[in-house]
Amino acid sequence: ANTIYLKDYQEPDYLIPKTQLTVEIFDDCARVSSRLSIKKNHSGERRELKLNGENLSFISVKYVGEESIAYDLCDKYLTIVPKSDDFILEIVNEIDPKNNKALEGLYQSGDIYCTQNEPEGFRKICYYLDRSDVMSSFTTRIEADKVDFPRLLSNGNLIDSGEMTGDRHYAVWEDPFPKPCYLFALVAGDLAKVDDNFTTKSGREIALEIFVDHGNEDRCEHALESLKKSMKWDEDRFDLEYDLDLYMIVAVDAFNMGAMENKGLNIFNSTCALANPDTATDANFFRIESIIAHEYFHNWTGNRVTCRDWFQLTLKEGLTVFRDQEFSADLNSRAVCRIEDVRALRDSQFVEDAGPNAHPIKPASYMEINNFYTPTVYEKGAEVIRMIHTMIGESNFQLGMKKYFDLFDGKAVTTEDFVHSMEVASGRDFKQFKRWYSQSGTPTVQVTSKFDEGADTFTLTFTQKLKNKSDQVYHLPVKLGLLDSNGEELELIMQGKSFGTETVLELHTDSQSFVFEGLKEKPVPSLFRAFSAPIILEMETKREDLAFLLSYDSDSFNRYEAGQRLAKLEIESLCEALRDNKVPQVDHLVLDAFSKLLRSANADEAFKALAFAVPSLVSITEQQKEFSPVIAQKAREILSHALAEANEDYLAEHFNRYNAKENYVFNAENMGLRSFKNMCLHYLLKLPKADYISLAQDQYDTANNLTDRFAALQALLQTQSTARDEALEHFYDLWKDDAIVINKWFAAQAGAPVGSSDQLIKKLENVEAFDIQNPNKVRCLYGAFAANLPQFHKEDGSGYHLIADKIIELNSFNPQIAAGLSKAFKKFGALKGQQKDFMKKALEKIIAVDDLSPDVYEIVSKTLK
Ligand code: B3K
Ligand code: ZN
Repeated sequence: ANTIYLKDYQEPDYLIPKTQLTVEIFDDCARVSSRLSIKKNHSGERRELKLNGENLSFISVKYVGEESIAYDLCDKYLTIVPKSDDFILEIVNEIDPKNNKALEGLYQSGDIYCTQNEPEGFRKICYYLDRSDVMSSFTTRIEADKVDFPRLLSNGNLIDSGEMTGDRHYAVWEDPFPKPCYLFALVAGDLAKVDDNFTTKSGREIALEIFVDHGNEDRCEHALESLKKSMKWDEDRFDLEYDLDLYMIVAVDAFNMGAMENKGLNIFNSTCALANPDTATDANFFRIESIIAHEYFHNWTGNRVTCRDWFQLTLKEGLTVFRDQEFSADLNSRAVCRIEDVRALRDSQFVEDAGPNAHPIKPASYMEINNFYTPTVYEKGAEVIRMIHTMIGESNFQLGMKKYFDLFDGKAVTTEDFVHSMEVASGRDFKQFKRWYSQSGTPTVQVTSKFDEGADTFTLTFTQKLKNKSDQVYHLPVKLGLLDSNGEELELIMQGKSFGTETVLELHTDSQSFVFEGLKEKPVPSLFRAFSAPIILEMETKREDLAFLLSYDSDSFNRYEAGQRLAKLEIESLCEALRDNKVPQVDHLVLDAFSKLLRSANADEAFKALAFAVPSLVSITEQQKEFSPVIAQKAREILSHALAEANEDYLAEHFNRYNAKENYVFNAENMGLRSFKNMCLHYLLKLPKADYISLAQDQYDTANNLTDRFAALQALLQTQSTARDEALEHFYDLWKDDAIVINKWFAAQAGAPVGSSDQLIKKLENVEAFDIQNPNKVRCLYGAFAANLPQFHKEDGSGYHLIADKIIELNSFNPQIAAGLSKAFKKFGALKGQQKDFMKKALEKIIAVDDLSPDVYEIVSKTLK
């Protein structure tokens, strides 16, 4: 596979100001006729014009009004030498959407035709300059059978439609906003429509339309509500208004990722759009709200201002994730949202950044750009934007956004252009800060402290430890406070000046000290509040101090964090005991601290449900000196069991108290109550009592929403009981024909701490509801199994071989999904001995495949290196 470098970027030789497409859908193929107005884009000699085109059946090319033209055709390009600087080309080709199982370009999901063109799918529809810095005004005519395809949709406004002979009809769409072709979309099919409307702050009425399979009309309300909230929020907080008169969303079952922000015509994975209380959990409702928002926010950050090239991907993704995170935080609990965002960042991005496929948020090179839609580009990218926000504040940040749109609306730009806007608006210099864009790996910040009794001063010293040899020190914000022994916030005084009780310090050298004055006693520091920088904090803190912060820190994130650090220290001790074959004993200080939190009056249920949960297996194994998920899992269970035992009565009582049978309402408060209640249930089932199994069984049987029903199923999945088997069987019978809900059944079993195995996976892939061509099912079965660390890393290597075989199978028809699954081998470098040999064999089996896609090759070859 070829490597492409950012340093080789060159402006396009030609532009395409206008694109007119006609797409005719027939039974056995689709015919695409394009009429492209092309213009030379430099002042020198005329160069050849190389149009991208892949998997296309070429039919003809000519200048408008002429007969023939000299051209060269290969499997990747159609090349001509233009006769003038300004001309119109007419090209015809055919495509085969029915057999397009890679789900890129124009393909079929069930009976629906739909497209996915980001990043480089448009070249699989027709010959084009498929690059994001070529922006064009599109007019699209679609023709198809009117019985099979009553809906014909594309971007922009419908300007014409009508009947044709032979039971066919047509529709013509015109998008007034020039856009790169990756934002082009087309949908044809028999879909139900649910609609609504939104009036913008300037008084324009926007029609909102959701298109779904017939029968799913009752699952659209939440997406529509979320869309209206997004539109309002973007007006209120960012002063951004929608620009077309129509906003359409189509939900399809076969989709490689979550959703796509095509101009005026978003296409969604049905799991990320459709919900009602019976078919979706709180987590689904929340995620749908945030994805609907994310795609909507792209209309400005991504579509109106787009990326110059794909190395700039974080320009739109990091910024848009930051925006959707802020949206969720403004609408729900900010504290809970921040904790969950950081948890996700550490469990996915930190791991990626420590593994073989680590890359900067702005990569310098790639083999296959599809491999770079990563937690690094998205989530770490959002953290980088957040640091700017933390350092300059909301009002300067908004001025920066204004500047960004003033300078770059309608353009394809770079991350430097964004940072420049922020610099101009805030008067700051972010030259050093930009290292966050080009260096990979999570930096560590070591902190030491010193209290000087006589001088009443407290000194904090921060030292940066970088990941790679060539790295240079970062510029980053440290939000902090100091607590006295009563848990009160202390005034921060430096060099005689007061900074209130909370401030943001900035680090820019490898070691920096800050002296806080006027302190009568040694304070307890609360550092990196709200996780103000994406770093690993290394600071020796006594267990007593962590317990203290868990009780008193005014910053919810750090309160949670103190508990997690305390639990991790304990799990580490338990792992040691297990390794030494000693009887593991759980420290009373730890149990007391958590029991106190559970009963604390100054924390809400949603927070407690998060803070009372033991750290994730990933976050534990990432800190192990020797990677050992089996021991980590055991230690984790010992701590959970001890917490359950120590609080059994309280958990049982509070489970009952919140087990009210009210109607399901999705809002932050109810969501918090449900998660607390289900956390109680989860802990109770750690205890071997038939009563608690009945409790879960009863909740499973009588729940009036999927959140509670599925939580009961998951609680039962921790046990080996007939209740578990009955619930699983019941769930399958109930939902086996539902493309969305049944996936939970696969994921819950594949990811279960008890009972999952390669044998089980081989059984599940044979049930009728499974389909390896559907990416959601692949993620829920094989993806969930590969994320089940003790199973995937089983000593005999069976997990590795199962996943390797599936990657090889997927590689032959859907390289993107195969490559995604290949990332499961990321711990290769941390393995030892026989375990490593087993994984190596599995990886070598993949690498040896003929016709290995560049997607899979890039991931696996970098893993083996
Ligand atoms: N921009 C799309 C992602 C496209 C992924 C292509 N492999 C969705 C999003 O980030 O909103
Ligand atoms: Zn996005």
